[in-house]
Amino acid sequence: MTDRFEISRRKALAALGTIGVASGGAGLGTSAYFNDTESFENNIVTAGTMDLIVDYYSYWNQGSAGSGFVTGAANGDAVESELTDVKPGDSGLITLCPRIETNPAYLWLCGELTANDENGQNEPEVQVDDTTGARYGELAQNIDLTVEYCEVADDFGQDFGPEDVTTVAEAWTGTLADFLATIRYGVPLDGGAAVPGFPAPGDQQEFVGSDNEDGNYCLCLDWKVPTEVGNEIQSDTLTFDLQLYAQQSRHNSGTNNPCLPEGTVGSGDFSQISYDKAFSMQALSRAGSGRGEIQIHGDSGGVENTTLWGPDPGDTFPANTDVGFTASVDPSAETASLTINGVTVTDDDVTDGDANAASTGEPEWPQGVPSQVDIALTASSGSPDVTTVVKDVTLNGNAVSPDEISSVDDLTFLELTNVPATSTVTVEGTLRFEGSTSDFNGQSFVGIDWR
Ligand SMILES: [Ca+2]
Ligand SMILES: [Ca+2]
Ligand SMILES: [Ca+2]
Repeated sequence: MTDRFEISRRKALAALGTIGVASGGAGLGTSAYFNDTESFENNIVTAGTMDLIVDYYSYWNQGSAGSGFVTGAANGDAVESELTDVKPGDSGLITLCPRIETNPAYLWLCGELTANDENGQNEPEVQVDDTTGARYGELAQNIDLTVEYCEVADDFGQDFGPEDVTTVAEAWTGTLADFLATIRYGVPLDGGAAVPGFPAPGDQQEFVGSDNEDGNYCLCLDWKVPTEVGNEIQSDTLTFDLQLYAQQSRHNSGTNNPCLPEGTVGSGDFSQISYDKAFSMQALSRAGSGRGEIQIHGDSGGVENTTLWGPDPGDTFPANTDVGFTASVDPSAETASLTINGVTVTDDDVTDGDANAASTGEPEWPQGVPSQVDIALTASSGSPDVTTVVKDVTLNGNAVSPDEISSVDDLTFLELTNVPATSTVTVEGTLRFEGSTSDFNGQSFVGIDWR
């Protein structure tokens, strides 16, 4: 305990955020028009304009180490900021004030915890923190955050500080890690500052454009590292991104989420996530038993079910049929499960390096589930006569873009990275093996690899 506040020689480092601003100038309705090449010649349509500018004000207070502030306007280029030597008791305020040139718009907030790392451990940290390395830092979970709609005084003078801000309504409170998980796939902001929480898509009020002299509320992120936090955060590093999106509100129901999860598609070889995986899940069209199988880990005899479609060899996956699947990881229970056709297989412990007491050769997560995980979906076909399809992919209920991959006599994968894992992560979709069941084999499968 005597080490707790001797931080002058044991510096904590935090890089606080990249604030990106994307102005969805075209909006949804307009972009559809721009893409339309039907010919009704010589009709002249001039598109209106919409440009999002975000004024930002960031203040921090590090006690005897001093305080500071930075202000500016984000308009196009990402704004980066870094705050170092963060210690228990430090606090600050990040204020984002949207201005929308001309037309009113719906505003969406999205963000991503891109790193939450250990950054090495000194002697006092080792005594209280037994997890090390990338994604096993403790800082994001130990910064308390209150998100408010707020107003900034017009004439805050030479210095910006909390005294220049008036709270209109509190919207959200929790840890920075939970906040970034909440907004990872987008939340609408409410132009009317209705609270609590973030509105359901479609329930939000628009933010007014510059033609309206009323102006808009700002968003205040009031952060503090509690003094009770101890040595587990020493030298831990985090980075995160925030983005505000504006969409024209005209001809828009407000339900169009611009922050949905995006995957990266590749083919011809397994994803790097698959090579680096902690463990894998598979649905095999026909495995060594001659039956369709689902399993967690690749070794037979571990966590698997070979009677998914019936007790007999030849009970393969049905051909040319969409079959739903649900794959999930529960970080608090430290379990993983895969459900297909009403059958669930579960690895009871994703930290022990084996499959419910059977050897697997897969490392799992010996330090527990990290703060973010990566997922690779693979559609594999081992025959020119079989097409393996994965489609309608969702991540925690959010449609993934793109939401379909397929493969013939090859591999295609869909990578999803930096998925928050502070609560259960669920991937759902349908899989389909097209062709004749006589061509099905263990090389025609769907894989779900976790890292
Ligand atoms: Ca740790
Ligand atoms: Ca730590
Ligand atoms: Ca296990």
